Formats: sequence, C-alpha cells, structure tokens
Amino acid sequence: MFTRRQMIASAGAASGLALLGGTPSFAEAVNLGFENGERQLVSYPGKRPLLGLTARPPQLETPFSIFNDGVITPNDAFFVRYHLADIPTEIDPEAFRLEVGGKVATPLSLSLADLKSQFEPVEVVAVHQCSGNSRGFVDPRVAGGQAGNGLMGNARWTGVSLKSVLEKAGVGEGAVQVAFDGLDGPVLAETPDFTKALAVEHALDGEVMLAWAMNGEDLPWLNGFPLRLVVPGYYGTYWVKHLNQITVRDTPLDSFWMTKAYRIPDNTCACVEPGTTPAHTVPIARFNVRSFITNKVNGDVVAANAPLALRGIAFDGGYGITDVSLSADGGATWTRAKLGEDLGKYSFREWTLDLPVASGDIALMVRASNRIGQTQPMEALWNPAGYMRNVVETTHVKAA
Ligand SMILES: Nc1nc2c(c(=O)[nH]1)N[C@H]1C(S)=C(S)[C@@H](COP(=O)(O)O)O[C@H]1N2
Ligand SMILES: [Mo]
Repeated sequence: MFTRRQMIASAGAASGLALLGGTPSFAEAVNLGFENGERQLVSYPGKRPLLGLTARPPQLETPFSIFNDGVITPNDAFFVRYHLADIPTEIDPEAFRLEVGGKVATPLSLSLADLKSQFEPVEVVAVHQCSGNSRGFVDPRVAGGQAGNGLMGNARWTGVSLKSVLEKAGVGEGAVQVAFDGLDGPVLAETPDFTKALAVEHALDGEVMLAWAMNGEDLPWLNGFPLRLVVPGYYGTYWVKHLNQITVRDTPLDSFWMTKAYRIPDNTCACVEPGTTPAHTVPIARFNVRSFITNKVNGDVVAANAPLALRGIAFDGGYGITDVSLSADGGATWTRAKLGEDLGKYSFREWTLDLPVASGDIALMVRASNRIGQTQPMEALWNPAGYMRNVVETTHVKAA
C-alpha cells in the first residue's frame, strides 16, 4: 500500500521539490508582489498548482476561478497557511495519538482508530477562511501576506464532535478554556509555538469538530493530516492542524497567538480610522457576511443591452444567507438573485441571476445578508492587521 508518508516523499521527489530544507524551488514566488497580479503558480505534494504566497512556511492561495467550478472546493485546490516553518513531513497514522489532558477527570490518549470507533461520526459542510483573506486589497495597505480572495474554501468535514471527546475525558470544575496544539513547531526557539484556545462553552457546543476527512478523503497533508480542528463559522486561525494535544484549562491561554496576534478592534465593525491603533482589542471570532461574483472578472467584455448571466457564492458566520442582491448601476438599484442548494448554514451558498446591463463601463456589485440582518458595507472597513474585509465587491466589465 502507498502510505501517506511515501506519497509526500515521492510527490516531492517527482516534482523536484523539497518540501522543507534546501532551497525551495519556488523561492522566486516569495513576495512577488501583489499589485502586479502576477503571482506565480507553485506545486506541492497533493496540490494542483496554486498561487505561492511564501515558501517557508508554505502558504498557498486558491486561484479565484476555482470558486466558479462549484460550491465545494476540491482538496487539491484548497488553500494552505502555516505560521511556523517546522511543519511535519513524516506522520505515521498508526502511531499517531491525540492526547487529551489538563483539567479533566480521565486523561485520554486516542489513536485515529479509537476516534473513529469510540465516538459517533459527524459531518458538516463549512467554509474555512483565513483572517488574512483579501488583505492585499486593504487600503491603506497593511503589513502581512498580501493575499487576494483565495484564502478561503468550502468543504465537507468528517470527524467527531469535540464535545463527545471532552465528555469522555470529563471536563473538570473551574475549566474556562480548551487549548489546542499541533505537530508543527518553530524553527527558531524565540518564535512562539502555534497554540490556540476556545472558551469551554464553545468547545462543548457540539459543533466544533475533530476532523480526519475532507470531501470524503483523508485530510490533505498540508491541510492538517491526520486530524484537525474544525470550528464552523470561525476564522481559520482556530482550525488547528495536525492536532495532537487538547488541554482543558482553568486559566486563559496566554500564547502569543491569542494575546498578541489575531485580535481585532473591540467594536461592532472591527474597524478603526485608517492608520490608527485600536485602544481595545478582542480575539477574532466569527466571519462577517461576504459575497462574490465568480463567473466574471475585472476587464471582461459582455454583451450590451442584454441580460447578463451572473453567478457566485455568499457565506456568513453561520446564521445562514437569506438574500443576495446585485446592482449594475453603482448601487442605485438592486435585484435579488436566486439562491442555490442549501448545504447548511456554514456552507458557501450558490446564487444565480440574469441581470440586464446597459452599455459601456459597468460596475457590477454583489451584496448578501444573513438571517440576523447582517449585511456588507459599501465602504471597506480598516484595521491594522487587514482582517475581516467584507466590503461590497465590485467587478468592472465592459458591455459592448
Ligand atoms: N498546526 C497549525 N494549525 C494551524 C495553523 C498553523 O500555523 N499551524 N494556522 C492556522 C491558520 S491562521 C489558518 S488560516 C488555517 C489554515 O488552514 P489550511 O492550511 O488547511 O488552509 O490553519 C490554522 N491552523
Ligand atoms: Mo489564518
């Protein structure tokens, strides 16, 4: 049998790529600059060519055209984001153990087979999105990976609920948070390990999952093989990959990645005046509402004075998309799109619309709303980390 370990080794060798160590063959792809729009496609084991953001650690963006192929993002096209260059290159799925400890009645050490046999399997279709998705569009520009809109994807995740595992261990009195650590680590001792935590109530909500499969297959290596956290509706920073350690805590986790990074201004828009620093911040949490046209891109030429067939996707933090509307006149009038199949409140929701357009330069806009009345702003919000962009997106086409 072809093991995962062999697969990653041989795929790396076959393409002449060293996953780690040596000179990455696509070092040129690093910091190519976002503005010229010419970022390079790079190859990694288990992935089709994707847009390279950085090589060490690997960060790959999904080309936006993939989102027009369907509402489920294929595993080999799914984005990849790591913080630390010491990512695991060998994992024996037989020997792998998930340790559950801290303030619990009975610490657990679970193999993948234990997880699959001792608990009820669960499934959810959920969007996974990096907090830094779309950061490259933030104006004025902010530091950090200058990503387009491809640090997101939608998949069917299979695993067990975190709740069932925590209940088996028995959450102790006074527990306030549950912390998560994976097999990757820093290369330099001074870099903090990547650890995250959820409030104990959130960890026990029955929706947070320990997932081993994505779209019916083992997790791709770079998406967290063999086990990852899935936190439906919440930004990707919580979706810890190669998850091997769960710790119930009676004090809040003070890791760099909770107390310093991944924080947003403590107000309803998560925004501040551009160029200023927020006085108070909180950890980033749920997605805001977003929507995209997927079948037209800036510069496309379309037929004038005719209905234009448009389609795309919308999603939110898990309340469910209830309306998607489009404008071809700069936002003066809006027409409701038809929503596609409902794969659940955490999934991308497809929409379609035949929208009449005039002639000349047309600014197509798309705006979604969710069940609790949240919608998208016409003006982009700004915060120093470039998180949570959800402005009404505009696609400029020429009707001729
Ligand atoms: N172990 C580990 N898990 C991690 C990270 C990481 O650096 N290490 N990055 C997080 C962030 S910020 C994001 S956006 C997602 C990316 O998941 P993906 O690579 O499967 O797309 O993983 C999260 N989980
Ligand atoms: Mo992220």
